Amino acid sequence: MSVAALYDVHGNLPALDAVLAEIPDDATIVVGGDVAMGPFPSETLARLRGLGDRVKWIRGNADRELTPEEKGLVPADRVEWVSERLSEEEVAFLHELPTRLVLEVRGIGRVLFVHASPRNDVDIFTALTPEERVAPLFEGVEADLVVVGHTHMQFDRTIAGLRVVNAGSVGMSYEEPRAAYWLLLGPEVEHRHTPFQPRVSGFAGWDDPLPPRSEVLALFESRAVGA
Ligand SMILES: [Mn+2]
Repeated sequence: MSVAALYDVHGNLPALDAVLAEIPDDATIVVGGDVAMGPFPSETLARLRGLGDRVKWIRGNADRELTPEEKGLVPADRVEWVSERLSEEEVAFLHELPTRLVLEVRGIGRVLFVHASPRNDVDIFTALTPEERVAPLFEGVEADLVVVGHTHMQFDRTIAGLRVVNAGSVGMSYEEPRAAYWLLLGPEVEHRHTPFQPRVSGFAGWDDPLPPRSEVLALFESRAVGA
């Protein structure tokens, strides 16, 4: 099979729709977590669930944090805004998603999909984080490719002999140009980005301009594993 990896959609329906229009009809779609936390949470879930078995899901921290007992990274006003717009069934659906997925991809082999790292859904590391600090997260992992997201910036690097790629973010990318970032896998590893027209919705802080990529990268490096 070939796979489109759509990470960190963050409820951005116009970005998702722009990407869906570019995905080959026969490709499996992997939703890499943090799918709903954003301006169009219910509509985004409905769009993807409407595609049926073609879509495989893993859970991100922002999906998990919609369940009241789970606390974490996402600001409380955002959790509240999104929670009010999701049904109990939708929150439960997100909470029950698996944290990892393995697929055999044509021309690539065994691909492990996780949200942040094989260890948890919150680890931060970037293209710049020294390999010796990141390698422990991948101890014991056997795969031909590992796909992560969570930091909303793409990369392609080798860690402890494993090829590890960050899919970037469909809905809330820090990359320039501003666009929806995703991966198409099989037979190559293609880092893709797709332009889209943003839409406002009232989601807290969403309409503020995003900080420049260099600023976000420096912030994430200061919070990266082992820093
Ligand atoms: Mn995340």
